[in-house]
Amino acid sequence: MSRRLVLAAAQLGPIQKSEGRDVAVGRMVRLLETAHRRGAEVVVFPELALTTFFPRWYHEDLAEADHWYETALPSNATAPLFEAARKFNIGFHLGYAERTPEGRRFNTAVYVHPSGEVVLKYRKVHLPGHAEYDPTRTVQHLEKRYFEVGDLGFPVVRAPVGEAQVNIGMMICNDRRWPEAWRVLGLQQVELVMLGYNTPSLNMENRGFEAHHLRVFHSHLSIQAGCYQNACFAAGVAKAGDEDGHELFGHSIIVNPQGEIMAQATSWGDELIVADCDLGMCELGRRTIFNFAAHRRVEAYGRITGQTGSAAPAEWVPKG
Ligand code: CDT
Repeated sequence: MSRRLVLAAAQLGPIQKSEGRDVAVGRMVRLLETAHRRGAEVVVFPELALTTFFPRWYHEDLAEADHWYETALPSNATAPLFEAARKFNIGFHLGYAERTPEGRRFNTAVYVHPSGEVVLKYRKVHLPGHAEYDPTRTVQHLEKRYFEVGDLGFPVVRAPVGEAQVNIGMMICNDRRWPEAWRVLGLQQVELVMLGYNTPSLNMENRGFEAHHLRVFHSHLSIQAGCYQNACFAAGVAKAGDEDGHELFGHSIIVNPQGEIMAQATSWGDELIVADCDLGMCELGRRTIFNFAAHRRVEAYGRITGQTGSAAPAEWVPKG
């Protein structure tokens, strides 16, 4: 059984508020064609890949936001993507806003087999931003308004990807900054993490402490550390560029289990990057420095699941 995988990250340039799904899907189909020409077996698209990053826009009445969500996959609008995947025999990861038949709303990602079958679904756990309109902000980030916290945990499944059987898992955007999320995947022997993001180039809450260039650094730092500490590959894929005057950074990357960047996007537009991954590389970390069974000390980690916010430490008082 092959342990090699040709992995592609399909960064998307901006999608304007006025642009329909047909525009986004057309661009994604072209990226799938490019991926096919370059020999890719799996393509990772970004978070909320079918529309603009709509949580920056406030709707008082949630029902007014319904048009941003998918109620079925495939739909008429997304069918061309599924058809292209089948034609080119490529699996794909897609981030989208999900509205369930019961009216629940999630920031969701799926991995779709070339046959069109959904292999794995994940619903974003770490939702940044706020739930109410914030007049102090020049740009809103209303993920807590538009989505519920994901209710599927961090699932991993072993499934065919190209010629290989691969342990696949997912994260969505802000999740990548949380080591707990990586470790839950690592504990399931994840080999490939697919993750999409929409990250503003400017931190609205920056009070002079996060220099502009550190935005990308923090994204890469999180993904590279997550891969190294959990002995896995990841594709971190942006929706990038200027959406209606609001800039999202690009710098999509493919990272190996040593934490090294194997490929990086150089534009902030539609761009495909490809890496040849030897899944056998996941073995080294897993058998040595990050051999969890041999070295983890759960008895010392109680706070990780027992406590949410941080607590101030006891104060040292001199005896004398
Ligand atoms: N989409 C997303 O999760 N973006 C966040 C930006 C947070 S700023 C409120 C991120 O962590 O990249």
